[in-house]
Amino acid sequence: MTDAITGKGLDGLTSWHADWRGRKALVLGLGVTGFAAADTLIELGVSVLVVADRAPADKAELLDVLGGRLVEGGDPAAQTRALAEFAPDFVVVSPGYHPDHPLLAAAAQSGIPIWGDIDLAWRVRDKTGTPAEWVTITGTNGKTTTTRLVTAMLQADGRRAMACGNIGTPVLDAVRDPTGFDVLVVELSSYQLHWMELVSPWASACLNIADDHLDWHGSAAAYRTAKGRVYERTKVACVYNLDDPVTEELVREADVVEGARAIGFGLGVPGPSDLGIVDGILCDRAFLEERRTSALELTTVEELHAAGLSAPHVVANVLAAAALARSLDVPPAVIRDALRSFRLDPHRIEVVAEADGVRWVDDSKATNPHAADASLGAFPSVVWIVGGLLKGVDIGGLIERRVDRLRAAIVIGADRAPVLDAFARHAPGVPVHPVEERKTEEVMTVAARLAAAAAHPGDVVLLAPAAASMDQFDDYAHRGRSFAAAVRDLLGGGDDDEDHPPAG
Ligand code: UMA
Repeated sequence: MTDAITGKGLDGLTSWHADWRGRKALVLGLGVTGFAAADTLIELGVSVLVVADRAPADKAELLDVLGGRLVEGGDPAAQTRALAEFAPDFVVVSPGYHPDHPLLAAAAQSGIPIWGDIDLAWRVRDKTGTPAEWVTITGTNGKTTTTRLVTAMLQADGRRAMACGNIGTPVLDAVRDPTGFDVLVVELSSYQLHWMELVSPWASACLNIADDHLDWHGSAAAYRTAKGRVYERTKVACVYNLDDPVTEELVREADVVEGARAIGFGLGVPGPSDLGIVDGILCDRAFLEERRTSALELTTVEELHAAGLSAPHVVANVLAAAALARSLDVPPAVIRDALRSFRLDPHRIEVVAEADGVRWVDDSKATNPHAADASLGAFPSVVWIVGGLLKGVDIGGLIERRVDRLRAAIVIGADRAPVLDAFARHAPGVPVHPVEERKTEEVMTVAARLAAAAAHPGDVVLLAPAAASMDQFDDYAHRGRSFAAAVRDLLGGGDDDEDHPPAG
């Protein structure tokens, strides 16, 4: 570990009860993470300066009340000057910051340690007594669903478990919650993993790896390296995807605690130490004494279907979650019960309407080609609404792979050129309709109209854009809501609060 990460003289700061007073910290960003970091550090007696390009007014006001200082504005020279004048003992960086940010470069050059919020939370995890065990989850897709599944399974077993991290609640808030927890189920993005050096989880999982966030990481190799950090220092179980050999490689390369096991999950028949499926029954062959000769039944694909969880990529998430829960001794019957009452979040292959033999499905959460691939794979004939911010990822391979399922494509996004280009190269026979409208309120209205004209009975109109949404919408949820509203308008009304089950 480098001094730039650990920091000279900061080694003792590995407990809430260490003496943090008199230290100086610069917090970069004042979003959800930056605020939680500043609030934590101020409570510990650290003198805090927050630097942010933009700071939400409510958070800036609260920071002031708490006694933190703020330098707001996007001028890199002014930010670097603030760093030099404040001369902090360490920097805590919000995950959205690019590692090449001038302030981070200046901090590294001056030998000032840079910590992510996840490591800071690990340092102070003993605030409320015996620290919770951590289960850490990453992957290009399925992180949030798997995190929610593990949390539900643990809670069904009576454990005090909380989902936190990239899912929305900063881990720093979870470790400071006076309730105290037995287990924290931590969703980690590649941005958070990039900075992670300390966490030693009970169990960890990388669900899958495909190109995403290449603009942030710079290369597919750097993205893969960041993801692999999820397994480092794991104590009991490293859960990997049998259908994604890269995840197994990452386990092999990781430096884990002696005795930690590699546990595979996949949709095929499981070997010993795996979870998988035999004749429609989800089985655990990892967490039982007689694993060479027998298996534990967890649930069936039929039961998952009844809960809207039977799309293949969701079944894979269920198996991964079950592996993590089994590593903490949650009994199979409890896992089965938890799954019966579990429902997917909105905008994840959610059926929003069905009319004239056409199903309209919102999978706005498919923000990269890998997720859209899983989504397209769940339906045989699709009018595909695609496009948005591609984040440096090429969509051509996906189009080529799924061309046989495409009735037509409706291309949205501020910059449609790369998507149209990819269709011209890889699927010249598929009718492609660009949505020229740029106004947010109109994009989905036009897209839905074009999709309705292209769809035949038996088709699915699928919003699975393979891209981020921020060029035209606030976020993927806004994009999904706009789609559902446009579909309802087009099909002639319906209840805005209508509750449709997920597809699959
Ligand atoms: N800021 C700047 N300049 C920058 C970047 C950020 O000034 O170049 C400042 C602004 O003050 C802004 C703040 O930083 O208000 C935002 O910080 P941030 O982008 O790190 O976001 P947070 O609000 O701290 O939320 C982060 C995660 N966001 C990102 O990683 C981009 C949230 O994940 C996470 O839920 C939260 O921490 C709690 O852990 C969101 C996300 O989109 C959902 N994640 C990506 C994904 O899932 O694909 C990685």
